[in-house]
Amino acid sequence: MPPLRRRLRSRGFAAGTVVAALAFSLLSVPGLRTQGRAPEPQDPAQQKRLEWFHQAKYGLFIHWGLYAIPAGEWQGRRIPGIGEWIMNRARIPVREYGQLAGQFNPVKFDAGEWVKLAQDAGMKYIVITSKHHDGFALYQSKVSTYDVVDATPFGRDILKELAEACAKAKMPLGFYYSQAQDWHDPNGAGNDWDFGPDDRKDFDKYLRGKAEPQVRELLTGYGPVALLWFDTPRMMNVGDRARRFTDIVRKLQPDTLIDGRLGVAGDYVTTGDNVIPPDVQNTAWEVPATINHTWGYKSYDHDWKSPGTIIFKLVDIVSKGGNYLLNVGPRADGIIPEPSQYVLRSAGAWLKVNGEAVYGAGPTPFGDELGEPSSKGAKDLRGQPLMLARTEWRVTTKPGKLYVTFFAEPRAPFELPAMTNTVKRAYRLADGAPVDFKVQDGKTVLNVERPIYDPMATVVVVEIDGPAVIRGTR
Ligand code: FHN
Repeated sequence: MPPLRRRLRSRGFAAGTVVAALAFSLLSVPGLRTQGRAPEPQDPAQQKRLEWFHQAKYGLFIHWGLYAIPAGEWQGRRIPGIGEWIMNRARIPVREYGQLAGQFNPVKFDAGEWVKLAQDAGMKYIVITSKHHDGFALYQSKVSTYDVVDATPFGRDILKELAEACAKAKMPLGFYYSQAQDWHDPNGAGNDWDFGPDDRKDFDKYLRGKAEPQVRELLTGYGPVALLWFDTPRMMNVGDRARRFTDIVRKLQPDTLIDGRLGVAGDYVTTGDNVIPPDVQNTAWEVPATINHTWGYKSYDHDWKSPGTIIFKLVDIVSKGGNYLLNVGPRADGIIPEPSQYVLRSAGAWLKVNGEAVYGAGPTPFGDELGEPSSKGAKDLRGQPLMLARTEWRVTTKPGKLYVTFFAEPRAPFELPAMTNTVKRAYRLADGAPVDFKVQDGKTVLNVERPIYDPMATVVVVEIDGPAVIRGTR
């Protein structure tokens, strides 16, 4: 390993993009800390809980609520920022925003269709907003009538229908729950335009009277909950506030995973939104990410990521040991925007053929392919070496196998980084066609066909002796 790279590694911070490096390093900024707090060393029960998560690798995030009705516009004005924050950004009074409930009637909602989309996309779990910061619940709650059954003409319990469809398809289902911010509750965090500053509120009254009972409802009324996805842990670091939620979860459903944004360590680390770390991380982690630039639906955000970009990000994340939780924002009529469906299904078609390189796969044993520090010694905004990402290829692993995924035609001949293992066989994953290879100066050289087989991403499987790569020259 080059000396600079080794130095960076020893700081737990190696090659990658400057943006990713900077953004991931924000996780250590006070205030954002809890977003990425590493769990304690894993106990056996936690390891067991995480087994399905490590297999799954790719999940569907769904942000849906009343904000899908204004879809980014209020009183004829486009409101900047992410769609589900419109109440906050436009300072909409609770009384006015609450009237949206009377218009919420997503007659085209079909839980089975959503689950089918996730399956076609090759996604292995679903996480949906049960209550976002606006305080509105997508299920029937007994502790508040501000929910889809009690306050809308639709009157159907969306989570119940989704839970049933997921159970039928054996699709793990998790619930996002905004534990701290609740702009509808006078004592919830975040709404200072109706209720004044947070430090004058009786926050524990809100936690005990709404958030904790609602989390209990989620864990008792909807079958097995794969994970609880808490978010924005404002004011959660006081006393036992966060711990009270952990206790509820562990008591009611000990197998439910807790994400990294509760306010105490969960079962895995949640990175910042859309932040992919620059290198392999030695803990369970997940990137929540948008397919365009918003989580909740915005009628005028059409900047969808391409299927190729999604596949690159997925393989990049898996090669660093993480999971990809990719979001869609359904419209107010219940339909997931067609362009997102197209992107997800196209990426899913690739996964159908190449999924073996992704599901249950481990991280790269190399790291050379991820990037390198600027040769000019440039520094980023935090004074760290500027990292330049490489995007030509990635490696994922299973015992005895390397999956080398090419996103661009590789240099010919293509050299794998040095390892002492013997290569037994190399072939294309998509069709099993053999790939010629030879060993030259202790390095395996692959002769990858030109033009490249699948220009989106071509996987070559390299079978080695022994379960894992041993770096070094023969
Ligand atoms: O404020 C939320 C935002 O609306 C969205 O839910 C994302 C998803 O990760 N989380 C928060 C911002 O980080």
